[in-house]
Amino acid sequence: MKKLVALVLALLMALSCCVALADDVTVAFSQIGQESDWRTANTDSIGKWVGEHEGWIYTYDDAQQKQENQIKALRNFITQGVDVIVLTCIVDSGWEEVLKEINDEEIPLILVDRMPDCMDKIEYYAAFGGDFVEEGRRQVAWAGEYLKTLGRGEEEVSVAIMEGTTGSGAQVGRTEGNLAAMEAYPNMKLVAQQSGNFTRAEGQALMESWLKSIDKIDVLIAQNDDMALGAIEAIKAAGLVPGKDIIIVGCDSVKAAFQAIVDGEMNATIECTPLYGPAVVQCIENLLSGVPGSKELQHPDEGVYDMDGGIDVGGVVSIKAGDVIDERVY
Ligand code: GZL
Repeated sequence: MKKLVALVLALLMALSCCVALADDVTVAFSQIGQESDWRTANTDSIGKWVGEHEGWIYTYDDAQQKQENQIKALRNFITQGVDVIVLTCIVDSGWEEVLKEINDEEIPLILVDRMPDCMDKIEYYAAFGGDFVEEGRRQVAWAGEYLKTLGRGEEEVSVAIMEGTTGSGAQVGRTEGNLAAMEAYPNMKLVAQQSGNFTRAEGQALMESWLKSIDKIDVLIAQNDDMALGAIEAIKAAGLVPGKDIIIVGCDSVKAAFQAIVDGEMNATIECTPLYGPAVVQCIENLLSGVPGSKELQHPDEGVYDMDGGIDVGGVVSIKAGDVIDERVY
């Protein structure tokens, strides 16, 4: 009799497990790669929040910086019959066909970070990410205002723009903001504009080549902190003082940038938060509970961090990097 009871209990447990699995929601994330501290933090945030959610199964693909790998992953997600797809696009173009395949399968799509240029032609439940144009504007505006505090507001200064991955939403938007903002600072002359592909190594290599080929660089606008940190190494190797001989403004607000600011080797970083985990979970919970989606691209409130917190370039005003460095989790 005892054996029969044990067998029935085992069967009931197995059934309850199957029933639980049958109710599980599968969430699939197509991530770009691991090119920067920002990307790592973004992957960790989404993975932690979605992966730890009760009743959800999380699957994730690292495309290793290749769009074709992302498109392959998206088609695999369709084949697997996942319930929700989360996507950030390594570059703006080339997505319409595969995203329409997702729409045809009526799999809800959540767009985060870098957007596809076909947003007006596809269906998606929600979209949120950095306001890249504003981030680019703030970078140059901060540098322009800082020069004024140094009494160099009228001095002609040479500006180099180190761009992110060519054709990515972050690079396109930040470059648009960089160039638009420069019009308000006629003393800032653009002497170089090239991609460092959002990586430290490529930022260092590009800065090394610029220092050999360009007479004078007074300001470096690096479209992410990783490239700025790579450039700092090149500047020091060339016997110059980063943060003084060359004013350096990054973007992302990763902890390593805060340390460089505290150390006096970097002057400011414009925040672009990677911590999308809570927002993605909220999106999916809304979706599952029948809340209608929205095609409006949402931007988080973001700050500007420097040494003194004295320069306000709009949005969330400047905050002293040294005061909040210990709070940084990425
Ligand atoms: C911005 C994100 C960018 C970061 C880089 O939202 O797409 O990609 O600024 C990252 O650090 O590589």
